[in-house]
Amino acid sequence: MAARALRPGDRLVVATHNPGKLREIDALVAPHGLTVTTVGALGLPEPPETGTTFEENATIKAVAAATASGEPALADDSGVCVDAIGGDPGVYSADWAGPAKDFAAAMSRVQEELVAAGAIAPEKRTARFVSVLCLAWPDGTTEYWRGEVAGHMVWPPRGSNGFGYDPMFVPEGHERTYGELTAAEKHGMSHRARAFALFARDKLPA
Ligand code: ITT
Repeated sequence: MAARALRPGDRLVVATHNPGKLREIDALVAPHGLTVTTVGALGLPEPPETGTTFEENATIKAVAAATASGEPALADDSGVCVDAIGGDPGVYSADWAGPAKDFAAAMSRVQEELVAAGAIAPEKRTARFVSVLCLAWPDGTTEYWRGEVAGHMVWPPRGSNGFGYDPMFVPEGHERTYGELTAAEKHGMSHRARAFALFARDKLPA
């Protein structure tokens, strides 16, 4: 397709209502000189995430924001897929925290299900974090980038940096959880940073 690029000064609507994600996306976008606004600042509602894949849910969020605002919009749909429990919580990672967004409870549920599956040793607790970014244009055109990081789930949770399931996930090649890494360390290697690097390569030419 005729690829449109984003240029310094262009406005990009970041289509997330999750403050943890927004902090990370802001930090990733900042060096590229785009003007960023958010669906929250524009007063746009959270569309129901009725898809069954990261791509479908990212599309729902990005297209809703781009068509309502008339500006390009970037959405992230993400989650942690834990092998021993059939890839759960996966696209339902946010749902497992319930309306109260209780990620301590969500992590406990992951742990309970891992124990029920007999997954105690680290090698049985493999998982991967996935981020799919969707850039939608006001005419409904969409483009996608995916980043993944493999690792394993620990118990008890460790660290208070980051958000969501970060305190339970140790990325491959590391000893600390995402929750124990600094923001800069996580930005250097996370699933979201990997997806963003591909987005930046294609859409934010130097
Ligand atoms: P938006 O849809 O408004 O962006 P959300 O929290 O509902 O916010 P998702 O539907 O993509 O976002 O759900 C992803 C969930 O997966 C998110 O709520 C986190 O709990 C978890 N998650 C995603 N990326 C994560 C990360 O980098 N660290 C920890 N948890 C993460």
